[in-house]
Amino acid sequence: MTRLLIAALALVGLAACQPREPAASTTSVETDGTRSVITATAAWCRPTPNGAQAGACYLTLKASAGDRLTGVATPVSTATQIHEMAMVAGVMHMGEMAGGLPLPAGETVTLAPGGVHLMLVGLTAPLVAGQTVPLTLGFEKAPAMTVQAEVRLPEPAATDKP
Ligand SMILES: [Cu+2]
Repeated sequence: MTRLLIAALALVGLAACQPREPAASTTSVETDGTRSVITATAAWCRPTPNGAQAGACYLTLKASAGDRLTGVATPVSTATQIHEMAMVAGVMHMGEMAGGLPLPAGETVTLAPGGVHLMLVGLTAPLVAGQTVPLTLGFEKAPAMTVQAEVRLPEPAATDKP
């Protein structure tokens, strides 16, 4: 996790030099002649009300040859966890996915409210709509990649759009 965090901080420095963040990020690895490409899109985080210590982020992942999301690092919180929601005795609970999030080959895996999400624990500052949060994703096989998550409210209804 420490190594990931250092990578995240290094990448934040690099990202500052780029004029515009790409909408989709990719990382890839070649194993036994098979090339696996992981694509990350639509990363976003929910704004946190004043004083909230934890925030949630979401994104869509697709690994062409299969992989596993093993961890996340970001400079805006002291720790992160991959959470899933589950019904326990009729009550919705969230808990850490100890083994990480499996990314089956070629399948689109969507992290969304009410399901799997990235939990930022120990926020160093509130997440404010309009901000961008760098998230460095660690994988079992592919090298880590950093995506820029937009802080915004969940998908607004069409009527709410300006
Ligand atoms: Cu959570």
